[in-house]
Amino acid sequence: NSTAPATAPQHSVEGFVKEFLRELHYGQGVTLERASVNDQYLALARTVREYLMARWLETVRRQRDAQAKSVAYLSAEYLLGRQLDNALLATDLSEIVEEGLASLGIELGTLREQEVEPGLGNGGLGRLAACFIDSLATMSVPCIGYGIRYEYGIFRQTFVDGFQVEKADSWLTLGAPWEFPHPEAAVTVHFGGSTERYTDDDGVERSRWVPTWDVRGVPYNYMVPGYQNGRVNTLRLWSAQATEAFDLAIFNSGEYVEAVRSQTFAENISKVLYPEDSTPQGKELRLQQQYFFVACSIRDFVENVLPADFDLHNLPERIIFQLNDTHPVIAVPELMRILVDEKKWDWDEAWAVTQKCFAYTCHTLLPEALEVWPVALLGKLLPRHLEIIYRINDDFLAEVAQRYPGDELRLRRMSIIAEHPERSVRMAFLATIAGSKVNGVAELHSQLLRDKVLPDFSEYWPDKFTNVTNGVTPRRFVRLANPALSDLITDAIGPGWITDLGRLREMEPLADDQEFREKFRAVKAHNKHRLSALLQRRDGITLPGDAMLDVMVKRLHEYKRQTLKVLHIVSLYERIVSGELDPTTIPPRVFAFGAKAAPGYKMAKQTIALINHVGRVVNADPRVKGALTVVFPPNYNVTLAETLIPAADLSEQISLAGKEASGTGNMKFALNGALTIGTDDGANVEIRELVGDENFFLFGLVEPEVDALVTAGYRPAEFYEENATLRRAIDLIASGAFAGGDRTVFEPIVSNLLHEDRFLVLADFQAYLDAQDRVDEAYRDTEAWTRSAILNVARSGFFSSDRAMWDYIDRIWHSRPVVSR
Ligand code: DL6
Repeated sequence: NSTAPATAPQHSVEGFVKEFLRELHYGQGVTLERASVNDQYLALARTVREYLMARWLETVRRQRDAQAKSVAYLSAEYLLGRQLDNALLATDLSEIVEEGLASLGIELGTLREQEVEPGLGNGGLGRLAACFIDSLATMSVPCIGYGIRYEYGIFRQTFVDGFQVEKADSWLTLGAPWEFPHPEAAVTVHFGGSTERYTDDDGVERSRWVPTWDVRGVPYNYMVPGYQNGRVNTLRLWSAQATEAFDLAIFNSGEYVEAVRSQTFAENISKVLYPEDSTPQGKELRLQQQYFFVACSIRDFVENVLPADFDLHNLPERIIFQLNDTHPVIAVPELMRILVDEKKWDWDEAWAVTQKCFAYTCHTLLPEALEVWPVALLGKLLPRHLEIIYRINDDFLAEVAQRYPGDELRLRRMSIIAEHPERSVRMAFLATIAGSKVNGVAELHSQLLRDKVLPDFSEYWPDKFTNVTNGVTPRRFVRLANPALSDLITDAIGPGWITDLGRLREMEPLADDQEFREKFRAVKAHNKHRLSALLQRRDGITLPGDAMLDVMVKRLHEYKRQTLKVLHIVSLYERIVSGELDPTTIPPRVFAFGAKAAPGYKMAKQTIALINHVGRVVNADPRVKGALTVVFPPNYNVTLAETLIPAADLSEQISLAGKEASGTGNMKFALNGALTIGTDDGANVEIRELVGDENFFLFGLVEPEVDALVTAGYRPAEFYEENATLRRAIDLIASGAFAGGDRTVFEPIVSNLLHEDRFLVLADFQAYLDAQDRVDEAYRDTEAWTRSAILNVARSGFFSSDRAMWDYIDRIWHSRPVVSR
């Protein structure tokens, strides 16, 4: 019939080649002979897209017909990684495509390399969103991911003399074959102005917003293919455009810059991702971004996804807006505004529905990362929303006052409005009050969220709080990233693990099988070669042949403690050059780092320079005899992670206990057979519980000890005075030994460690060194190490994002897969 989606191209080498050439000729407008690599890549991407298209249309149709409850995942960030391989995997086309391209003299690998990953996120939070939408598609659960189509994603990191220099990430320049723009479905979003009171036709006194400027949100759709299940969900990212491209009258008068001023202004909203992941800058543009994308998304869902005659009183049956951290929380007053101002509902009626439509995930424990917006700014940009927030707050505080009469302090603590240091709106409080559920992202984090971050709220609503431990998608981070391991696992237990990761447990007995251990080691060795080749190609970095690969990759932040890692390296180096340590007695190690620092975060940028400078000295010193090698490839991103993680032997997860909400890198490493050296923090706790104490190198203070030490008055200098090894390492840095004799370059780091050390690096130093000694010891016993590595893989199935999604469904969303026709 006419509404049936077109059928996909033939699933065969001939079918593919025909379609690919058609795309090359009619899509790109070139012949094979004259096609550039980019032409070929774009034609390939479009061809693969065609295989997904029928599934996509069918998925949308099915979900509409089923009228099932959808998840609208609201996230300011999606760190997607490259799309091509994922699409090939979802369609099971890899072999066909490889063969088909080869028949035309084209190497699939070359085209793969052509893809620039969309870096529309900063780190863990954005990557988590990408894993979640992958899982929901694979589980056939209706979901729309909503976010922002940043024209420039996370900056491209380069090093100049070891210091980070940021370059714009122009990921769209060579074409964006995975996106589907829909300018005809643009939505208008308003800003600014004021509010006014008026009496409506029924004689009811109401408020309304009289905004002063607006922008258009143009949706760009992206396919989110499920793994070989015929489903494709949608990611809808919004791009900002001016409602009027330019002023012709001004243009005609020759004022060209002035004529396009409003266009530039509007387009700035989706121009660039904020390169921050824990300390929000009080930037007006960021608030504009947040409101822009949630306003577009809610309007889109209500007007385009739901049927025209839908009764919004039933909204909670059709949607749950999951707030990925506080960035989208302004969606709460926006929905209230739509229901109360536009639909003319009673306040209480609107609030009852709104409360059922939202749930909030908190991703931090750092007080400075809890977003607040100055009332003055919010009032200027979104005056009606501010009024609505005030009303929500008044109603809520009245309830609290009833429950706790006379408890003025409690009211002040729980108010959405903070009075100091400036009058501002606490977005986490608004999200907690409005959300049907509030969750943390690992057991420990959820506990600390209840006890330390939002204690009054968890006392008030004990049942509102829950935990969902994060997870990662096994498709990208095992199956695609580690084909050798995947084949080994599939040979051993069959392919079921790819969508049911708990089944990795079936591998456990194989840890005791010597032949299997040998094969497992061969996989690791293969992955190290693969990494070595990549780093050589990409950065001209040479890795030594046979060494333990010790990896610390994550955003650069003081709480994550890259400095502790550096102190370990410097200390080993110092002990070697001073003759205390014979370098031939320790297993050779490569220390690999990957980390971007927020451009405005001075200490983080200094730390990057320190790592690079230490590396330069250590790598060049013949006395080290190859025992220590430091590598720091620039621009760590999803693509690099996919080669780096499978090669790792040791995973560094060394944040100060009580600071890392969860971590997800830690899960990826364990699943790829690295052992973890880690603190009792975030999801490390659960990793250790599952893989077993004996297969995890635990060290450091636990959270209550951290608390006690800080309360008692932490004096880092005392640790420096009392520990000679530590003192010598710090003194070596202070001496300028890594800065060509210049003592000033790293003075801020040294001074911070000695006099402030907010994240207790010095307090954990000795414990860390001791644990590293245990690592060396364990690594010497190759068989036992391999056994532990296999057990890490076998016991980490829990960390699949599929499991995390089932937990969200059970505990928060109560939605269902759409499996029927
Ligand atoms: O939940 C995903 C990820 C966690 O794994 C990390 O532990 C956590 O630091 C990160 N949180 C953020 C917070 N950003 N803000 N706001 O990126 O979330």
